Amino acid sequence: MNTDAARTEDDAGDDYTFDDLSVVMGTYNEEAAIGSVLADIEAVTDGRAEVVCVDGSSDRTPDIAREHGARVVRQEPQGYGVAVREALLAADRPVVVTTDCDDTYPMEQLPEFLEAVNDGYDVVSGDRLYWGADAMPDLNRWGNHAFAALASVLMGERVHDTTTGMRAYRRRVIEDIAWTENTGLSAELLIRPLMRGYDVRELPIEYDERAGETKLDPLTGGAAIAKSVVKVCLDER
Ligand SMILES: Nc1nc2c(ncn2[C@@H]2O[C@H](COP(=O)(O)OP(=O)(O)O)[C@@H](O)[C@H]2O)c(=O)[nH]1
Ligand SMILES: [Mg+2]
Repeated sequence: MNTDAARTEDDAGDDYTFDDLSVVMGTYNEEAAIGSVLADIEAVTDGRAEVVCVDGSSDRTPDIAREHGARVVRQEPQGYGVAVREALLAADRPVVVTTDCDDTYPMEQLPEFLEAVNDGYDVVSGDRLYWGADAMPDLNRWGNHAFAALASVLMGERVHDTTTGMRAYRRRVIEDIAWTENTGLSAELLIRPLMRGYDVRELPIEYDERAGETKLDPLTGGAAIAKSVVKVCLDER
């Protein structure tokens, strides 16, 4: 992880505003959460951020998204990473933030993510475990600690939350790297930039209880993530 002193000078001093921000997400039957998530983004960014939803829902999720002014890209449900990759590539603006559409992530911290990019970071990764993540199911929390420990050993650099859904990226990071993982995409989105020398930092974030049902089975999903962590780390070495 880079310290302030390690940031490259040519990146520092950007002045991105919410007009330069896309917030993107995969949405799969999230009608219990999406209204609140999009209202939060609207309120925090004064309605200035672009919002992209890659949607595989059979419920009213896409209608609610459109009512809130989001761009909706329809896609058959094929898993988290397929949707989020599509959403990242569909974004138009120079800074792209991912989130889950489940009301767990703190949209009120969007200004802090943007500020860190303006400070020169290429990737700003929300660390849910820093404050304890009490709202996270125990199994998920243990697993997320284990994935971070595994990735840290394989990368030779300490990271604390490899599977977070909330990060900010400079566009060129998204465009310069070929992304291969599905359930493990979140880990890949942290590991590849770090191992290629991009300026990455983790930012402590709050984590709330989920609205609506999880779309990830903790056991098969966890196994897929562990596999991705190992594969991507070996790939990058
Ligand atoms: N479009 C689309 N979105 C998905 C798919 N699988 C998961 N998502 C979305 O990806 C995000 C993360 O899933 P979530 O259930 O919150 O996983 P968890 O945080 O690990 O419990 C949510 O916004 C889901 O709606 C899918 O197959 N297609
Ligand atoms: Mg989630």
